[in-house]
Amino acid sequence: MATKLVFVGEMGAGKTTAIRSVSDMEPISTEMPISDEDALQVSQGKSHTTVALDYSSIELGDGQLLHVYGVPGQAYLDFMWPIVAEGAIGVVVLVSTLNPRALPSTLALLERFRVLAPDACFAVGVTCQDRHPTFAFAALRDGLAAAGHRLPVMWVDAREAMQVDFLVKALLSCRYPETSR
Ligand SMILES: Nc1nc2c(ncn2[C@@H]2O[C@H](COP(=O)(O)OP(=O)(O)OP(=O)(O)O)[C@@H](O)[C@H]2O)c(=O)[nH]1
Ligand SMILES: [Mg+2]
Repeated sequence: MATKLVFVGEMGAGKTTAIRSVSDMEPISTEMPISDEDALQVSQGKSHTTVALDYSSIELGDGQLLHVYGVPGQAYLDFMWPIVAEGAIGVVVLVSTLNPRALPSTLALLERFRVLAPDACFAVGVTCQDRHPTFAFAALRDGLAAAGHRLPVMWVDAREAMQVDFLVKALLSCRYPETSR
C-alpha cells in the first residue's frame, strides 16, 4: 500500500522545517533565496523558500516506508499542488500563529486539498506558539469544526522532531477520509 503524506501551508508555516525534523534521511529540497516580493508575506526573516517540493521518508516501524512531501506555500506555485498531492493518504496543514488569516487560510487549504487528495485524512498543526502565546487556538479549532472539519488540531513546533512525529502519528491513527461533509 502506498503511504504518502503531504505537508501543506502558507509560506513560512514550517513545512520544510517539519519534514527536516522528522526525516530518517537528508530530505531532498528545492529551496531558493526568497524574493523581495515574497519576503513581504512572511515576518520570520526567512531567507529561503520552497519552489517545487520537499521529499523525504520515514520508517514507520512496521517495515512500511512513509513517503513525505512538502509543497511550495506561494499560491503562484500552486500548479505543483495536484502533482504532489496525488494519491496522498494523509495531508498535514501547517499554519503559523503569525499568519493574521490563520482560519480562512486553513479553511481554503482544507477545501483545496480535500479535492486534490480525496482519500486522505487530515490534521492541522499550529506552529510558532512561542512567538505568539496569546494566539486564539480555540477559535481556530472551533472555526474549523463549525465549517465541518472534524480532525486533529494541535500545537506543533516544526523544529521539534518529537512534536512533528506525534502529529504525523495522530493523523495516521485516523486513516479514513473525512466523513463529516
Ligand atoms: N519560533 C518558532 N519557529 C518555528 C516554529 N516552527 C517553525 N519555525 C520556524 O519557522 C520557519 C519556517 O520556515 P520553513 O520551514 O522554510 O517554512 P515553509 O512552510 O517550508 O515555507 P515555504 O517553503 O516558503 O512555503 C523556520 O525558520 C522555522 O525554524 C515554532 O514553533 N517556533
Ligand atoms: Mg518550504
